[in-house]
Amino acid sequence: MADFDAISEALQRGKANDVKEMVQAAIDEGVAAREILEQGMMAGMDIIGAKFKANEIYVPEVLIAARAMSAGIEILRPLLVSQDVKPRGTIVIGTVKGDLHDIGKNLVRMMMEGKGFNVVDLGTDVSADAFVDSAEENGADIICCSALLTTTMTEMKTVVDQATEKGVRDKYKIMVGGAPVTQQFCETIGADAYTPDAASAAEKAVELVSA
Ligand code: B1M
Repeated sequence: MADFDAISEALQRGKANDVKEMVQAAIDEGVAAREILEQGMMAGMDIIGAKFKANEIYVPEVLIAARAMSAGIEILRPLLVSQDVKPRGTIVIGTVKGDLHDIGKNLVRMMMEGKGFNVVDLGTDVSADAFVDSAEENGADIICCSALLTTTMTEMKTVVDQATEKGVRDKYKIMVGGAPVTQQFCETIGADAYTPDAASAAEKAVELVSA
């Protein structure tokens, strides 16, 4: 029986090897990857977020927890990504300029891959130029921008503006998300879609390419 609390606890303590071992053990027991992700790892990261906000822990503790989360995610990745699926379309994804948060963006990437998209991951601190140029180079259908800071979410408008200035705005749907982003913000900057989480982002992407 998978112990989601133990996975959450190990993640909070930044015990990457323990997380990896417990995640693998849960997989071997036949527990669904998504359950391990949501009930074990994401639950642990929620607690880290609350403690960070309350100044009960600081950046280094958050960082090692984030690394433990990434270590667990790497094990789950092949299971979250379905195989033998013809690409549904191509997505260029990244965290906007000035922003180094990538856990949520990586989750979105995995969910998109799980839906059968070919995903080009530009990483973090991605300039508006790089988003648009990569979309052009890769013949993308959708540009996905993630931001976790109120100070960087405005970069998403720069991405929309860059696409317009380069005369390619109509070629791509632009999706935005991340903790501070809202539907209203999406509409204000002229992006095409906002979704609050990784799973709904993947569903929305399917809808956008099917339309
Ligand atoms: Co940062 N950080 N951080 N941090 N950090 C937050 C975001 C913060 C809310 C913490 C707080 O104060 N409570 C706060 C932002 C405040 C604000 O702007 N309103 C903050 C701050 C202030 C900072 C620094 C400035 C701290 C400092 O240095 N003083 C600094 C900035 C560095 C930089 O980016 N330039 C910083 C640094 C860091 C670490 C490096 C230590 C680390 C990041 C490690 C990493 O990502 N590799 C970190 C972390 C881990 C967090 C918290 C604790 C957790 C973020 C996370 O990974 N959550 C966070 C507090 C919190 O969120 N409670 C915090 C889990 C992840 C699964 O959720 O990314 O929201 P999230 O993704 C979700 C959805 O948002 C959505 O899907 C995901 C789930 O399904 N989503 C999308 C995300 N992208 C999407 C795109 C889409 C659709 C949905 O479509 C395209």
